Amino acid sequence: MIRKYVNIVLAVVLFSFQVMGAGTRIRVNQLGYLPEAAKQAILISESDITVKDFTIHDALTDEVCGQFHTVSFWGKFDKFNSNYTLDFSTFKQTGAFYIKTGDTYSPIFFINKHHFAHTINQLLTYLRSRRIGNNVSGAWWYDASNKNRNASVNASVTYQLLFAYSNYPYVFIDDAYDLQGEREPNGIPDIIDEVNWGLEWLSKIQYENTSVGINGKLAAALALGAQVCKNFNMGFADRLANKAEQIYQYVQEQKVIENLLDTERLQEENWRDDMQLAATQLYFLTYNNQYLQDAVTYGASEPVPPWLFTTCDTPLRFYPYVNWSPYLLLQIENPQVKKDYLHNIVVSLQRARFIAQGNPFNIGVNFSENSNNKIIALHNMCIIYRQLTNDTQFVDLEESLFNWIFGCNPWGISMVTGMPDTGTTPSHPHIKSYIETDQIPVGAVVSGAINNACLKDSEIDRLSFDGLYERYQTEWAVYHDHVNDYVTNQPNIDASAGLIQLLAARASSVERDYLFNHNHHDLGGINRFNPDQKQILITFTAHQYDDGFRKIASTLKKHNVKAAFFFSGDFLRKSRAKGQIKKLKAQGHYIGPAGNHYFQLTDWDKSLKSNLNKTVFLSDLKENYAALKKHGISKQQAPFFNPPFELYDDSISFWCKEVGIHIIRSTPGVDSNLDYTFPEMREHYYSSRDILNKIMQVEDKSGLNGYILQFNYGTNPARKDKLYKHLGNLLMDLKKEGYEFVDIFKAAKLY
Ligand SMILES: [Ca+2]
Ligand SMILES: [Ca+2]
Repeated sequence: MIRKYVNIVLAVVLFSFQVMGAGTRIRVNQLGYLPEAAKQAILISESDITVKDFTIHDALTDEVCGQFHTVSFWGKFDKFNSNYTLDFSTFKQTGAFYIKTGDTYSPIFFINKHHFAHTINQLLTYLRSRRIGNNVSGAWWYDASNKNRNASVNASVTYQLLFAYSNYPYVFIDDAYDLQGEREPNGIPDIIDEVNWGLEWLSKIQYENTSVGINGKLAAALALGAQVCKNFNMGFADRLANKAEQIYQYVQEQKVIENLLDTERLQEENWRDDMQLAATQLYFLTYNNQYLQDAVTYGASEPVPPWLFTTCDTPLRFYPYVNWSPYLLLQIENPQVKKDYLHNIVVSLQRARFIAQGNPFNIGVNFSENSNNKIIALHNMCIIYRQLTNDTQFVDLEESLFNWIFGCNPWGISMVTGMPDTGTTPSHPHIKSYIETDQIPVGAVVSGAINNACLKDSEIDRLSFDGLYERYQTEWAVYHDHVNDYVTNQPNIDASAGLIQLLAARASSVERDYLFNHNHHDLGGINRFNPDQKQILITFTAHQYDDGFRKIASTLKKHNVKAAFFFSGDFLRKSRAKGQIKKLKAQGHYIGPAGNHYFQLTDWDKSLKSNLNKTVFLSDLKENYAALKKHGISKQQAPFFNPPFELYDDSISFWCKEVGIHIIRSTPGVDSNLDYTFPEMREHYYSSRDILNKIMQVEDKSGLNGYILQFNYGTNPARKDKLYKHLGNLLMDLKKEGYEFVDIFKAAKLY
């Protein structure tokens, strides 16, 4: 369904302009960019082309919003003869845009502060959906295509969640679920509920029969779990701490440690990394110096992540992909230890940068199985290193790795199912639910591209011809959005856990109001703002009548209230609109679209799907924006749209979202907009008294927090009892009750 819409958007763009530039594509981060952040896109072309500049356009109106010469030529790479980096970091407008250079267009991308809102919750929801088992038989998370219990992966996932939470606790405050995963807030952050699920089973595993690598992971997860869970459940934390020490001591007492290696199914080669992390976490839990000495000893034998120095390694050969021990040990007060670890970390990241310099996407890993896990791990290493040292020398690498995951790669595909919902994402993942029922869960990270040399002559190579993406396969990296490709297109929970940390790290730079979007929606349109805030937005809509203009403008001015006005194109084109808009603008009110000719978009019965054509709808809206532009109002200044008669459906709100527009409607239940009725409507007529009483009744009963109160800018002359004449009294009454009237941007918390 989503893919269908994306194709239609592409078709719209392609039909509107002539596209040539054979085999030229611009790849962008489809999740979005923050206004103040570094922003890059990558252009790849099979042809020899010269790119000197590019422009950025609004996704709906096609208006040029910026022109740039910040282009750097990378050179020839594999089958791509020309590769360029397009930098638009200085572009700080918010909205939905595309890049154009010559005849080549990028997909639409977003710049705003809110694109991380809900992403962490979506990933936690995905993880929650992988829960299996119960307290008696043991309970764990399973991976995409089988329901095996894997202690090694479960311990690593648990540890990653704990580590992410410890580093960025304030981005994880959402609480909508309980320990059992039921939709019931329990006063505990949902990530901790998820961690608890992991820890319960891990703490009951028979460690005496388990390999040393797994035991190291168990001890590390339980020790960090003990530290974090202290704040939520002291008894549980004590139990975890005891178990962690027990397991660690057991491993230490085994004389022939190497024989315990699990060499069969997991084929994990390294275990000292796991024991180093266990010793490190136990040191931070107990401050017993023996643990610190052990950590240093174990660390000496694996100073850097081995996978940065190998090619074609099997998925779990060096697992987990990040050992956080060296980063944790940077924080202890021992100059020699600190210096050694700092040196090792820098060497690792320099090695990654060296690899990155060999490709135009600036990706610092060798592509073997689970490359996305490694890309995410490397991103997280760069960011933790920067946060610990303030050294910004690897920031470029960080950005490229993040961009790769969300679409800045040869195939232009986000590597996460359904994220963003407007993007190009895996549509045929090798995942049980998709194979059996056609359902693709949101938030699954696929394992990612692989070097062709590692794939050659394998079953995958023969099975997974992928027409759509074949053109972008290189010797360097192959990826198939094909259901049979269990190597590159099979999600795994380790990558999802890593992505939770990546998103948390990114989201941590965003003001908290933008991380948790508390607006209420109806068919994808906003119908109420954050109900925790004693705030009200007043809106007015106009198409035919404007008799309220003077009274409304003077009342709002007198009470110092900023409101939102939605005007149809037809109204905006009237000659008398000019003076009115000028005045409303000068008073600082929001002015946005209400539909070009104010045509009804759907049936009054909203359960019926409209048969509205997307292209027709968007061109109509575009006309409305063209009329706004004549009054000096750009689409970036007017991203909220109030549809005619408040009628729309989820397709219409999705089309709007794709081009950076938010549908907004009045909060149901107050009927403030019945002020258009007139006495000849008989039983359907509502006097101003009726309407005002209803508003105050709702206020009295349940409050009006976050409400959107919509009124008409003018009404049929048959109505003599104009509500806007009472607006001043209404504002005063509500102010007396403690409400603040806010402008639409402040209320929506989206930009
Ligand atoms: Ca909870
Ligand atoms: Ca290991």
